[in-house]
Amino acid sequence: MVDSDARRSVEPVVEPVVEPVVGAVVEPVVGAVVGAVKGGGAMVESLVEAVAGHARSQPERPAILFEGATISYGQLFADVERFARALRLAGLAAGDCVGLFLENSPAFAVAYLGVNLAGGVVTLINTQYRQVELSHILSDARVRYCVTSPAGAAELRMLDLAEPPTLIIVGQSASEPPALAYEAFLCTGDDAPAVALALPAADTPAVIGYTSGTTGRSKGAVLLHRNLVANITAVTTAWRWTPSDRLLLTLPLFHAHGLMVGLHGSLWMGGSVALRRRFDAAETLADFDADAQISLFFGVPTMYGRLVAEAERRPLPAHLPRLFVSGSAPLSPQLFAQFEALFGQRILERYGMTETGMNLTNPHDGERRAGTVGGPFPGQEARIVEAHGRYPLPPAVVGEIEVRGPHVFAGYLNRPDATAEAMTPDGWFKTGDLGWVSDDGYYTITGRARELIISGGYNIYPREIEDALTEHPAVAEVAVLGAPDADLGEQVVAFVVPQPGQAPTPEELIAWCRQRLASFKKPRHILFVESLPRNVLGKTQKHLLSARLPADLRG
Ligand code: MLC
Ligand code: AMP
Repeated sequence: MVDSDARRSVEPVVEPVVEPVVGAVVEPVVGAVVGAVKGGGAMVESLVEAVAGHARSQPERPAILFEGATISYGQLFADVERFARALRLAGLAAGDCVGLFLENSPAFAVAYLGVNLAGGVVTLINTQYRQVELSHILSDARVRYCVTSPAGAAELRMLDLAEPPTLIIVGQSASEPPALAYEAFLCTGDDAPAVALALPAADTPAVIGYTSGTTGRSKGAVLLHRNLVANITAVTTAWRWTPSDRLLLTLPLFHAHGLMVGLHGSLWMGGSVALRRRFDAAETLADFDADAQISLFFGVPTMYGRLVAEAERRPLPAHLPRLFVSGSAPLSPQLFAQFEALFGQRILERYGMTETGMNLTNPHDGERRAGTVGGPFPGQEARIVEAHGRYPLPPAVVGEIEVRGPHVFAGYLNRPDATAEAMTPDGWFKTGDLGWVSDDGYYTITGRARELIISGGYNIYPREIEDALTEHPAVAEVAVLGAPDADLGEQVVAFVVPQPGQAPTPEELIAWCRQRLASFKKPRHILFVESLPRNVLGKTQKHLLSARLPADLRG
């Protein structure tokens, strides 16, 4: 059962249950590095190791609650081992990539941890992604297996790939070879007790998260186990996360917010997660009412806006979580105040990104200041630099935010050029976000150095949509920009110059985008123009286009 050659076998797991060593009170300043210790004072090196520890010391403890079922740590880790063995039996080698193109479900958690236990690397894929995004990610990461739903399998089968991944399909009792049905696949793990498993080493890659790229092709950010452990240790310490906390998790697991904060924090601490397929404001309030153990809620600002609108229509739930956290997009001071007035709680806003996990946070115990994202998590650093000269700036001056610490990723997959461009020689990561810091250490994000639209917490690079629309035969030129949106924060608007003699309709151009790209990237409005304003170098002057937006799209 145990690989004798393995550096670290699965058997001698964490004992007793992982308890983080909580350091000094977390204020928005750099604090002490804290971590989870196991017997003998050694550190836990991966999330799967922490889960193994909880499974061993408290097997009955609830880990995931989903659609009426409660999955204990013991059950969860047993399935993780089955999945890992099945993967190894199927030929997965250390370092191979396994895609997760899957909605929220316990199978996501099993596959995620199972891939790592098998020595593989998880590649996260948003379930809204379509031909362009899927083809790029699957070939860039050379994904060998992809865990998906029947609908996802249908989408993946339409791709023209040189090396298509083997599909492992969740929610289907039988599958057409070479695809595998998830349940049957798990059972092959039962038949393979001799397959040796080893806990992953801290310095090996755990996850690749694709982040939109300025060139239109997204980049795979490679996170090592030690990056993830460092970050979740900092997060759980800063937010006073305890094993008795229960998180209501309605965010998708295929992005950093839901996965690397929500699922990681819960499973790291040995707490529980009430997992939902998707967010719905009315259901969320009903969930607070129904389950008094829910103590944490994390969301993007769009979710908080919808919770406020829903709460204005109905009585407040009898129970509320002890902590509401917002991130992934700016939370307006107005929404912060509206939420506090209705719910009597000040949302804790934090700032993160795929490459780094969480960077800055308002304090748990001190002042949660509206419109700011607080200061660095313990063990991490942040600074503001002048965007061109890259020298540090004093408080109150706007520049680019840089961060440094053990949470910063290992680099972009296959893109040494992009990695070198993003990092300074002394280890600072250039976030591409603009902001300033107050005298007392609170950071405010004021904008972005790169052209990026954030809609409902999803990142959209205009270039991706411009590239897709330019391929349409009736389109001569296109410029895409973000316009304010009350619900989503920002929405996608495209200015299109038709080919001479052509008159495409907005509907056909939107359908064209939807076929190629994730539906959330489709333009909400298409405005036809005769030409695009350009500077002497031929670059589109988007600020002039912004000024030409109709009044109802200017916010
Ligand atoms: C859905 N749609 C969106 C959208 N979400 N359009 C623009 N922006 C969005 N964010 C579109 C769909 O394509 C669909 O279009 C229609 O809306 C209905 O889809 P839905 O799934 O029913 O949408 P809804 O439930 O309303 O989703 C809204 C949402 C969701 C806010 C709940 O977008 C969401 O879960 N956002 C969270 C994103 C997230 O996790 N970000 C973290 C990234 S990590 P059609 O035409 O098909 O009907 C990160 C780091 C960090 O940023 O710091 O956290
Ligand atoms: P992603 O690349 O999907 O991980 O998204 C990361 C980006 O989300 C950051 O670079 C920021 O632009 C944005 N972001 C995350 N949290 C916040 C926040 N609290 N306020 C403003 N922007 C945020």
